[in-house]
Amino acid sequence: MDLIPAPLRVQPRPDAPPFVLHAGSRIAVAPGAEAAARRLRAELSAATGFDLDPAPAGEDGDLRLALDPELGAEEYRLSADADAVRLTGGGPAGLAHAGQTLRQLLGPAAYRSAPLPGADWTVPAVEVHDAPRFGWRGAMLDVARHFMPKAGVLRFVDQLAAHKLNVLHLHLTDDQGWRIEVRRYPKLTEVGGWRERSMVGFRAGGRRDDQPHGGYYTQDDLREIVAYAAARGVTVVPEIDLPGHNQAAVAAYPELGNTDVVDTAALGTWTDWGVSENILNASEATLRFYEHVLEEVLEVFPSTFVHLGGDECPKEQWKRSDAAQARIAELGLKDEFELQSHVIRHFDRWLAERGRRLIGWDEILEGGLAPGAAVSSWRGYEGGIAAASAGHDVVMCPEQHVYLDHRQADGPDEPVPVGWVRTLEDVYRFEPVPPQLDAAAAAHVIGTQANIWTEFMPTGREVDYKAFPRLAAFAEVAWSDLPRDPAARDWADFERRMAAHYPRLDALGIEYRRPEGPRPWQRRPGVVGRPLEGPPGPSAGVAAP
Ligand code: TNX
Repeated sequence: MDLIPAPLRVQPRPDAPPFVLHAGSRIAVAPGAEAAARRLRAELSAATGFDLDPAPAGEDGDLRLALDPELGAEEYRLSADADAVRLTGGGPAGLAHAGQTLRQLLGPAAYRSAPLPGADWTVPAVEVHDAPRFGWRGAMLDVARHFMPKAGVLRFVDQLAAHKLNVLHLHLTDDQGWRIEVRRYPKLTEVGGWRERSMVGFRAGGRRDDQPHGGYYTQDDLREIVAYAAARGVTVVPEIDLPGHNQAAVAAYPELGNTDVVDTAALGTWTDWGVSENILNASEATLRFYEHVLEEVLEVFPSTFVHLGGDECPKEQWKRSDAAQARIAELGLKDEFELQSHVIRHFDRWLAERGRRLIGWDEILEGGLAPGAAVSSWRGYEGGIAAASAGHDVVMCPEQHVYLDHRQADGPDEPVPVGWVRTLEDVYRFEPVPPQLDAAAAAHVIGTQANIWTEFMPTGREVDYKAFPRLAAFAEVAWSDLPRDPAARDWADFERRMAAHYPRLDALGIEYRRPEGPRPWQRRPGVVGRPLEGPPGPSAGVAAP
């Protein structure tokens, strides 16, 4: 049946007659399953052209949806025979996953938005029992470096849901763009929401375009995205990066910057790639400003976790700034790292008081981790190991393994050579929990995430190419109960199932990288990247135990 991600248990019944969905099929919905049923009906009736009306009261129905409180929230059972397909979920998310499995069983055409002639809607007789390994199965999309219009984000949510991924981490702010409307501070998007031009490829290539780039989401757009994702079992986690990666905000409100060492009024939204030195100042006024920003963020995003970045914050300006040094002295801090910690701790408390939790990149460990904070471990496993061992929750997303902006093959045709070569097989063999963690620390690895940075992906088409098919392998790593030893994973079987999965991606309209390489129009000749030679650098825990 070639399901991806592989379920916990599948029992095919090859001798039993299959189920066939037809124009007269009806859906029976038990209490609590209404929303999931609406979704499934919308998806399947678009693909099949069948109405899939509710079964009349007292009749069983062909598709039967119900909740079972004995199952975990994301756990589900699917049972198909000639009579019916029964979908049972522990909660609405479990039912959503069951619906996705049914789509895979119906065949690639179930991913289209209208029926083709001669379609066949046979589901083989089977019993599936399934539940995820991790509760956080994420993808981060960088909509700051290149804006992705709302329709593209909704489409990306569909792609995540089809792979049973359940967290969309939206990187909403960076040096090169501010993408969320803030009512109290309109210049964040008026000024910070666009830039004059962009680098094409990395600095060394010396290429720029003369094309203004910009865009932002209104709060209503984001509410729509949040609700659309929730209906598909996906939680949207917003990221407002601070105190670094803030040139767009400083360009909009120069008083946020280190005004005693730079003329921040002369700054624009950054037109380079890399890490800008124009970080926030750490004054009380700036903390208040970001509290106001976050008040609006919390109104839009109901997620428990709020990502506050904390990464790559160059300290040069704070070192030179009398105001920053006075602040360090006034707060009794040791150095600039402790000043960064002070900012993060402030918002850790601030979020906790509002029933939320802070998550940040692993640099938030430097200068002391805030008590309630969780860590996105990106510079390898080390940050995650330190945080988990100290009892903090961790999302493993090491750049050596799951940075999908990195190139997927060696060779001159591969578009924009960034980072290390990370093939589909490499991603399949990524293990989120390093073997040296004991059981208690391992339990703090709440999940894993693939990150899609978009410096070199100007549109959704390039995102498609970089994200897929690797996100399919990543989804299996995050969901399925694979051998923990990467070398023991059955790559050949995954590759065989991928042969059935590519037609699903085709039907979804995803412009993935084909196994034989980029198509001519997917190349970007002459665009210089930032290749890292040799195997990915040392990172604890990658070796098989
Ligand atoms: C590091 S990961 C970054 C991003 C870049 C990415 C490019 C992280 C927290 N910071 O700002 O886009 O590398 O691979």
